[in-house]
Amino acid sequence: MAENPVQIAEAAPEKRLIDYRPPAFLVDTVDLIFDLDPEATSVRATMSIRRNPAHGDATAPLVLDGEDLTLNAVMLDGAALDAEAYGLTAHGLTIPDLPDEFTLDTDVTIAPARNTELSGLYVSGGDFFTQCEAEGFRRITFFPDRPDVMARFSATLIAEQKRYPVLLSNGNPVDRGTRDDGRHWVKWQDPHPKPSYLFALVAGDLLSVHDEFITASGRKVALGIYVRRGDEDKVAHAMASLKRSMRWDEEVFGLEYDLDIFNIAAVGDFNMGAMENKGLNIFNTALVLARPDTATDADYLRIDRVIAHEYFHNWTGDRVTCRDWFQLSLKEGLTVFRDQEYGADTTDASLSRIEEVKRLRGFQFREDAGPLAHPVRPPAYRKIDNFYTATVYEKGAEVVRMIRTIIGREAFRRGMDIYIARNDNSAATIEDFVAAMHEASGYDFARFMRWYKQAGTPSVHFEGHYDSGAKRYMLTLRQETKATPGQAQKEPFVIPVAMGLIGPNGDEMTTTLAGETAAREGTRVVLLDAAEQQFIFEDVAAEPVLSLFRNFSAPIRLSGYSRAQLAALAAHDTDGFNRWEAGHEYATQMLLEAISAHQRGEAFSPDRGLLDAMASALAQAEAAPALTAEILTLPGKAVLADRMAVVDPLSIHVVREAARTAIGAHLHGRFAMLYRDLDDSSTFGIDPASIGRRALRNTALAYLMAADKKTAMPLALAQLRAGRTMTEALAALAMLADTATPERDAGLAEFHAKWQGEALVIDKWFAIQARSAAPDTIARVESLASHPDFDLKNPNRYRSLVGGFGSNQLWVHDASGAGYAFMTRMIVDVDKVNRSIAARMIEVFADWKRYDAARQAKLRAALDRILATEGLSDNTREMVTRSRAG
Ligand code: B3K
Ligand code: ZN
Repeated sequence: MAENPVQIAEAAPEKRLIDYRPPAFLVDTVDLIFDLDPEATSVRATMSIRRNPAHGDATAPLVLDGEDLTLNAVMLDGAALDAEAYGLTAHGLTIPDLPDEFTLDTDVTIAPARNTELSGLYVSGGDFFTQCEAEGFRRITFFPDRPDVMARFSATLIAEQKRYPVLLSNGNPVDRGTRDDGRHWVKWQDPHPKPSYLFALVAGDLLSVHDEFITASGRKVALGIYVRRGDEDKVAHAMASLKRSMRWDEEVFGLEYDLDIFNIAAVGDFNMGAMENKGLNIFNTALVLARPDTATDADYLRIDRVIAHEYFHNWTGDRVTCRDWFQLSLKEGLTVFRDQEYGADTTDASLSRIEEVKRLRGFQFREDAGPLAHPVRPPAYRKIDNFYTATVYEKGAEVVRMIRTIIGREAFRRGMDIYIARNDNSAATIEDFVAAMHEASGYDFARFMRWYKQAGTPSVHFEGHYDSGAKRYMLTLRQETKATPGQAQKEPFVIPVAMGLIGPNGDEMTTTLAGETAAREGTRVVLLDAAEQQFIFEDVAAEPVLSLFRNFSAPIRLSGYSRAQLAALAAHDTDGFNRWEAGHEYATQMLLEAISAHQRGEAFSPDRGLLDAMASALAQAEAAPALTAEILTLPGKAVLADRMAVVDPLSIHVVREAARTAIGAHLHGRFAMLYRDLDDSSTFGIDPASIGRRALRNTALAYLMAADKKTAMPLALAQLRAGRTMTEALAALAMLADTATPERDAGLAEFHAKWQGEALVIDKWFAIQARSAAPDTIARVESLASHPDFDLKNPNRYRSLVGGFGSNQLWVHDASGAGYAFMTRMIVDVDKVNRSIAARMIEVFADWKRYDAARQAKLRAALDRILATEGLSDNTREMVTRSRAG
């Protein structure tokens, strides 16, 4: 027995970008025949294969990936191979001594019903679904499962007709038939070459809703959304989003859909949000199904974005795919950027941007500041599943946005055209993308590439000096990026600063920047590309307030503003995002000071400026309800934690609550009036104004609750019981759930009874309790883990309870350590069933260095306990190992 099982346990080998080599063989076509059965599905594959001259070694063996497959037969050009002719391991099949061109047939058996990983072919609710990105196809059949092998696929699905009337795959159905044993079959053919990760099949008893879309060039596309019986009244929103996305991509990027059919299938057991399989997107039910009484406004907006995102992948991901998984951000960063642009064009642009930046700061900045930090293009990984991160997605999108900001909209659009034309039907790299942008603009991206290679969030500090005699303003910008794992020294980033100067009366000033030929007004972009730089503005009539990083023009942390400057920007900035940003930063600074005071034992006293800002925000409630609700919402606990040297969860909670109580009390009459006036029983609308009114009314109720629970509790209970929309019901339930009261118990019980059988609503019921601030939260969460509705195998349910609790800063970090113990147990348990879900949860422990010594010790002990678990998956092992290294 080994002394230290942690050290000797087998780990997945590290893969490195610099080791990339073109594949030894290419697959031109693959014809698959699935004989579907939950316990034993037979998969027969016929592949036409040829040597790839680009590989360089003309004697290399063929290596096919394969995992959890039972091999029945292999045939080379029609002749069976005996076992000596190939090597079979737990990871695949190796065949030496092959000709330059040949046909290979394989026959394997898999057990979809026992596939709890939900990667490959699996069963959910009795129906069959697939998930192949990143490396799931190898769990279906032997194949070179890497994205630079692009083949033309056909798939024949055979299944019992009564139980599985619907049989779907990529492309178009080209043939079908029935057999006399009660089974039927459909053959699908995808005309476009694609990597194996984009293969999909769906077989089951599903209902479908259909519509059609006429493309810009006049082709008719049949649209279908497939759901389980009973859900067909919840797909109208997704269908409308799909059509809007298709039109938008034509209008904005000139990209038209390229098949006659576009299908979406919804599945209740799914590891992530959705998947862009060519012509057959598969979606988590949570990101398709919406009815006003079952889905919140936030769900509606999220569904719209994700439908758009997956649809946009048709060009950025499917037609042009990634050469290897190191290039993941090539498709993900770009497609997130595209869905952000869609959101800005089709909803409120400032509000969309605010949400995106909150998300970036909440997840990506935190990732970039801790042991899991990695560049947008990671140079190495063990399990690629662990790199579907906020850095690859959200920071990747910010990098694309900076490229557009630097070269301008027109050049960017030309660059997109060049990128697609040049890489169509092939597997590209980030260099290919940047080369297209260079060609379109002439801009030299050599130093800009640091954004793809260096991890860490740059801090930018500014100082301004006004010379009233010379009418000159001198701006100094400095940047600095802290070391991240494996990168001690950082080179300066190329940072586009979109900026304006605001005059004393709140107007945008007209100025001349040294080097410019004429004075100009409004936003200009300057580039900070050294550690320190100065910018001199002439003809500056009076001392300005600088509005920097408009619309969040770079993913950086900015410092240098005084409170007075922030207050001026919050009131006058012409950039909607920056107006919110200034108020948010003001509130953040004020709360951080109050937290320090609280830690010194001082009582909380509200900041006059903050109360005034809240009061003046309320004055524009009618004109801009959504933005008002956003401004009235104090910075979240994660934002505050991110700014503290040592995170103190209890002080954060106490001070934030005290501030909410103070604001609620100060503006009580206004909130009460708003709550009454916004009572809107007119028809449900998902337009920004209706969403804004519901958001603002909920905000008002939250402040009424904060100010005086006794009088507001009945309002919350009534709002919950009325249950007009899920947005209203859930907001009320969340407020009740934060209290340990009989009203809470009644509300939770009624809600559960009402929504039994609506899985997505029951998920919300779990999540609300997991995120609660109520004092008995840990005990309740522990007992929810043995509630009959809890299901470790269902990712949505698991994430609602365990993920929800993991983000409950107050209780997961409770000084007792009970929160850590709960998370540890739940991670170890789920790792045996679904390793990619388990690995994600490690993020909760990754920030251990940010806490006090006592919590640090407990967090490290929890990581050690997980690592010592026998049979721990490679996925979770990689995350724990990186987290521990610090
Ligand atoms: N490409 C998928 C994510 C796959 C995750 C695999 N672990 C969805 C998306 O980003 O659009
Ligand atoms: Zn994506």
